[in-house]
Amino acid sequence: MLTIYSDDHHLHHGRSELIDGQLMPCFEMPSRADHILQRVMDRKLGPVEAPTDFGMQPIKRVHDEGFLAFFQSAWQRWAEMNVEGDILPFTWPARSLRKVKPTSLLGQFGYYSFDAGVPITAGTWQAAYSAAQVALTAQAAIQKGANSAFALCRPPGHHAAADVMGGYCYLNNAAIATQAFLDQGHKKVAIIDVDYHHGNGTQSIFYARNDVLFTSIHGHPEAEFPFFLGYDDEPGEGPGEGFNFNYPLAAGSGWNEWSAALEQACKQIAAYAPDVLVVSLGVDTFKDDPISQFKLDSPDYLAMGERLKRLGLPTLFVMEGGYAVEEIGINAVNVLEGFERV
Ligand code: OKP
Ligand code: ZN
Repeated sequence: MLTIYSDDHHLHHGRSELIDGQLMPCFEMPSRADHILQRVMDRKLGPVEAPTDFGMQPIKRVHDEGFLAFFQSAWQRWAEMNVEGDILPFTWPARSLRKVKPTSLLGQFGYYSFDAGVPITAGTWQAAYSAAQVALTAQAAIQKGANSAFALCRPPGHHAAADVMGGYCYLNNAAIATQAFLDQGHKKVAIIDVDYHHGNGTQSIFYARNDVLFTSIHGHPEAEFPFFLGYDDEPGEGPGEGFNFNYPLAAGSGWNEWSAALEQACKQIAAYAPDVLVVSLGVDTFKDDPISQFKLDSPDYLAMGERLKRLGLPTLFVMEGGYAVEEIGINAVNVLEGFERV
């Protein structure tokens, strides 16, 4: 399987995040992608190529212009203020406040985010832009006839909506690639989001559309980030009604529960009969993940890949989460190897 990868992800390394009442070093760190790349090479998964630059146009197909202008210029504005440290949002237009767009940098950051898990550093824009190009380049390989491709993206994307960043995510790499498939002539794309966290950004981008089927298996949002989306009664709206399926699972769920949900999702995908499949590939479902509560073990990821392969679809894998850094390469590449060995 072809892997697309750019070293530009190193340009994004946030300093701190707030977790369990403490400021901790960010879990979403550069070594994550380094370990995955190392495993891709150790296992001789296939060629590793650099991304092509497709420019802003395919990103603008998904993201709001004002949001992109804010993100792209934020660090420059911060530098002019001579403040130390990363830019972090800390005030959001929650109930009782107005959804006005303030003029100040920090006010606008609150307007364009939903949590504080999105530090903007000097290199964050370039890293996120390159991650989107990685996804688009892997998408282009499938468009040209490859049966599968792996977008080794970082930072991840599935929590980012059209005009809202959050949960370590800035640009929605999977959604940008999905929209590119549609813009290049495909009629129906299915997404399966196997990350431990609900892909709220991806769901919201395609919620009112029937040309994208969104399915997601994740920790129940009653108890887990992102808390405010990802319940099982979110069917889609308008023309998109009937094209959104969430499978929230209890903390402690292992392969038995998880694979039963996967069967359900696969049944929906098969019934939809899409032209292509996009997999939001998070491996934070792993038993030793430091911020997650599922109990998948490394061999389960081989079985996951095998099941996805049996859908018989051209498949784009887009990297999302996974924070057990030592095992992230084994687990992510196991999905790809499981997919290839059927
Ligand atoms: C990003 B991806 C928990 C803090 C959670 C956000 C998690 C974002 C996960 N106490 N912070 O879906 O892997
Ligand atoms: Zn996650």
